Amino acid sequence: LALPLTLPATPAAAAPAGTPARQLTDVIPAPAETRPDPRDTFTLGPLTVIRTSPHSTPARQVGRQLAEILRPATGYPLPVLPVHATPLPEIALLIGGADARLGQEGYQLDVTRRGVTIRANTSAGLFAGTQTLRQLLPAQIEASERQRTTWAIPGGSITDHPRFAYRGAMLDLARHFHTVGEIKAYIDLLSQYKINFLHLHLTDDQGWRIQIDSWPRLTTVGGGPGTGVDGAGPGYLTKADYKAVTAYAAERHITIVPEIDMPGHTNAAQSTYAELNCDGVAPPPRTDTAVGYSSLCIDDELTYQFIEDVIRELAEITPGPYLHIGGDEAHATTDEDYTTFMRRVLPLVSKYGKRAFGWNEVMQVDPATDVVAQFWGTGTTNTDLAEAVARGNKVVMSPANKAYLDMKYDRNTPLGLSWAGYIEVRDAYDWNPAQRVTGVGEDAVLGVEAPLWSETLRSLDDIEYMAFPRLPAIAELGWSTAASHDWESFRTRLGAQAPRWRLQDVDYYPSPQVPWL
Ligand code: TNX
Repeated sequence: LALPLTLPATPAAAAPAGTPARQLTDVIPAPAETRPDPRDTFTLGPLTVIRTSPHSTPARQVGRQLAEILRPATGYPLPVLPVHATPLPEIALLIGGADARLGQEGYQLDVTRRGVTIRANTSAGLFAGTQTLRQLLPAQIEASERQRTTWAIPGGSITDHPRFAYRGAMLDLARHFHTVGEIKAYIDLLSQYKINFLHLHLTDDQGWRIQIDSWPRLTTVGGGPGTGVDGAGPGYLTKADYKAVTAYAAERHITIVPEIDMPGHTNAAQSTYAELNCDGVAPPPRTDTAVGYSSLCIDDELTYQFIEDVIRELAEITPGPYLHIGGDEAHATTDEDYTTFMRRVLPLVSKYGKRAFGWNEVMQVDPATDVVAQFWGTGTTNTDLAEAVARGNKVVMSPANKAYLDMKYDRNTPLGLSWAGYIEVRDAYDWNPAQRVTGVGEDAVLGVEAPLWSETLRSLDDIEYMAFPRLPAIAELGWSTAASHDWESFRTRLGAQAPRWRLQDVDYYPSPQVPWL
């Protein structure tokens, strides 16, 4: 144990007058059960150590990640050590021996005068617990330089686990490419709100953004200079980039879901390779935002060779269980052709060891029950979806008029679209994923996802402005119990996140519906 000889002075300064004391319940998403004990506060100090389960590499990894989050603002050494009997003030991170009810992602967090203990069955649960701990510390913990404050954590205990297994977000790399750095920055933000899936929309009419070795021009031409909306979003992920993104996400317990959209939304591929068109003629590249005009050639064997190459190469570099094949807005494909196409392509996803995801249109073809439907409609009925659910298919809920982060907040929002309406924070929060579509109840809902389409977005600031504060609303719908749903509580907790976002340089939209601190 190598503690520095001169420890940084413990600052005595209390929170500035007027700042309300944090409570154990001031967390987004709201934990399942909290039992505050106001007599018990733990204060992080220069002697605090982080202890992790002995011989557990995953627990040590979570410990190291927590130390990295806490060191800049505290200036404390926070060494990460195996569990030991030495009576030092400590944060203990323990895998195993936790309540079975916590499942794969839950955790138990106890704060007493002597320290903090987080217990979980898995490293994912432990990681989730550290994100809660982070929010229980003063907002200044997010600062990149040393702060003078008392690092008090409110006492009591939390028992927490998610309502839904799938809590997702989506980035659209096709309309405007987002760099590896931008994707990683978004992953960092997502992980703070216990989001565990990031869906990457990798191909569309305006661009192809993932390297495929057997069809090399997809990226150099289809993702090259002049691609993207207005020609202003060129770029693509090499396989090495993609692996770096999936690994970075995995360290934060986020699984990447890659999407190749088909049989429509394919102009970037078809304008690059003439042979992918029924008439053998390559259409011009498109940089406008129209949808529904492109279609792969359904009766041509080359189409299926192409799709199989893409699925095989993408599955090879995708550690997660899912591969999304789009299937939305195929208005240039007849219903009959659409069915022919999907019935050939869905088995290819299984052939390469993945479980298929598709936008809700895919349910028209009565796919196998392991195919997940992503609902993006604005209504409350969908016969194909309800029938699929009756057969056993699961659904991820992304209703466009609630969960689409690219919709404007109101008529003055400078970015975004409005085809599904304006979505203020309260609209994004006030709905129940298990009561949204007739026939799609709690058991059929795998979870929720907040897509962010990039027609109008370019920079990370643009992404942040549309995602914050609505992303935390969707995250809470995915994690917290239906019984805890409460707008007044949510808006207060949301307002208290703002000092954290300012310190993290998150360019959020200061909605008038929220009492911002
Ligand atoms: C509809 S949602 C689309 C996308 C657009 C989005 C814009 C869906 C499955 N398709 O192609 O980018 O609207 O909000």
